[in-house]
Amino acid sequence: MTKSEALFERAVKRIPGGVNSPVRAYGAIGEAPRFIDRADGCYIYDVDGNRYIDYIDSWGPMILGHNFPAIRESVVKASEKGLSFGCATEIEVEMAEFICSHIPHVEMVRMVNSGTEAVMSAIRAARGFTGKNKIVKFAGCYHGHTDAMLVSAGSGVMTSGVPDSAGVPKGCTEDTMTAVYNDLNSVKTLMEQAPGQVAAVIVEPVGANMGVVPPEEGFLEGLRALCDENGALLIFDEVITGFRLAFGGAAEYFGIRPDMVTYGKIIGAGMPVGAYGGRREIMEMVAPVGAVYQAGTLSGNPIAMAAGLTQLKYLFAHPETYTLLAEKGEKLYGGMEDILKEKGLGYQLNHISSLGSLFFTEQQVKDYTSAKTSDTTAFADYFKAMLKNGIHLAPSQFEAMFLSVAHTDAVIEETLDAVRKYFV
Ligand code: HOZ
Repeated sequence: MTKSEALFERAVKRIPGGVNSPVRAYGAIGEAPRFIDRADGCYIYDVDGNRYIDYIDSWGPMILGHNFPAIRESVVKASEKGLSFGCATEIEVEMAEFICSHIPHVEMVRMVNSGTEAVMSAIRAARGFTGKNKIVKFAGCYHGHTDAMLVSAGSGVMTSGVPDSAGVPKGCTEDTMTAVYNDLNSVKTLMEQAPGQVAAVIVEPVGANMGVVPPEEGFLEGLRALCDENGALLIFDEVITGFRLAFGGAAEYFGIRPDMVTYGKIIGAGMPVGAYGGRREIMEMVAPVGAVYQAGTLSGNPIAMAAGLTQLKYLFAHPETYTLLAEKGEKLYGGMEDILKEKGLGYQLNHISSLGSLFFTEQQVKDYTSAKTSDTTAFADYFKAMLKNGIHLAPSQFEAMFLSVAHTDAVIEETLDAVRKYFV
């Protein structure tokens, strides 16, 4: 028995499913998850001493690779002053000023502890600001596990085979309307069904929780126009794309200005952080200025702020990071595409810059329904083979691969060799 298997045996007795988040389970794969001991650069090491090339990157934040020295040092330095005060600190002001001065659509920002919290709070602010209740989301988009968003959600909800979570009272989702990703008519129809009642449309500007599904041309522009026509706010959930696709996230990448934006783990560089922000008049609805209540002892935690701000400042000072990520994406996903073409079978490889997903289907994947046509048994087989060859992918068909700047050309070549060995 491996150390990971032994740990899993202990874990399942005390932690539901043996994991603290469902996407970590190897349920679909039928194995014990690898228990991780440490990580460095593009590598992750399990407790049995196996080294893997990591494409999870802590689900996105490790843009600079694991254990980036300046970030680690900032955490050590900040921790010497104390771990948490539950009081205002200078570094929170610096973080807010830094984000607002470099992201044009964020005039004010509030720190929270996770993407889930960011979305929950942004929706409350949007409802408070507009005085309306309905929220339009897209099937297959995942906005964390807040009650109102657990409707046709992506990520772990898709692999669990449970369309909507138990324990969510009907009342919590009766104002959630679900549209089809990349289908503007579906949004238009919902707007017509609830005229003047939609507070906000929330979207992952690049779908990344039903696997990677980029927006088709005109989709995000169309959402902007529909929101404007119907007096609804447009919320970009940039938990995955923020500071990764471009410094200004998908909003900058696609040139669309949302009214509000939510961020997650990336702005903590791996520490537990989230944030929501946007237009000043919306954010001024939030307590203690306005009537929308939202709070948190650990919000803006000084250690998390130190890590996050160090990463954001580094990314801003090194804009070449984004060219590098795009080049690495082209090398990896382009290389995979070449291999798949050689095999001549109907796989789909969706990718954009550092994000990518391989779907085991002949259908073009552009929304939740087409994503679900992927053969998850085939994915499980592929996942196992890749793991055996030292490649650490998310153990689910419906998650993204994340590249970092620490993935060297040699490492990408090694990955392509493993893909080639599997398919050809
Ligand atoms: N679902 C997110 C990744 N796509 C976060 C990971 C998690 O849920 O643990």
